[in-house]
Amino acid sequence: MATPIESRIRLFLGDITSLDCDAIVTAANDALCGGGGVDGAAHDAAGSELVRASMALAPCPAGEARITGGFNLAARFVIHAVGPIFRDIDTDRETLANAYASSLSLAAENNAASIAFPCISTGAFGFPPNSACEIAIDTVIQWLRSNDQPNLVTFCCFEPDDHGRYKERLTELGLLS
Ligand code: AR6
Repeated sequence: MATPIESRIRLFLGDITSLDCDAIVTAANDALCGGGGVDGAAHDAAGSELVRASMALAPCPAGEARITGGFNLAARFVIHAVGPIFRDIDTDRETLANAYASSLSLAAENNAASIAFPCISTGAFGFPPNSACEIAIDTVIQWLRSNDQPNLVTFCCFEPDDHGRYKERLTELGLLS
């Protein structure tokens, strides 16, 4: 029997680079050249080889993702997902969902059994956090319903407010006890 979805979702508050999962996702820009926020943390922790590897795969338009090794990170892979720079919820909703779905698809193709996501686009790119949380959770649930891999998805929140938001929504959906 398939593992129930609630056993395949985790919520974590803290630094994504500390997580020991097969793949961590970073919220990148289309040049994949590193930057601030979670991308800065991922590049700092992985070491300078990461920027060489990621830039070789650029450009990466919003809504897409690219995969590299994890270098000095505990994670085997870094998935560089590019979310939308927020302008308008109607058009940017789909682009944000695509950034999550592309990341999940790359994880599956590379046999990554576990993946951790930051709250893509909600920092420098200005996506409203409540809508971003809904889109992230809905997209992941949809993926998990129809795919066995990755088997485990961690939502990694860096801000306590985001953690509270995810906790509330996941609890409402019966996916967190
Ligand atoms: N671990 C997990 N989440 C983190 C960490 C961390 N160490 N640090 C920050 N966050 P942002 P964006 C959260 O700005 O909005 C970069 O310069 C943060 O609290 O990192 O997609 C890129 O190169 C927020 O919830 O990404 C791009 O140019 C979330 O990560 C641009 O920023 C996303 O914030 C991408 O902007």
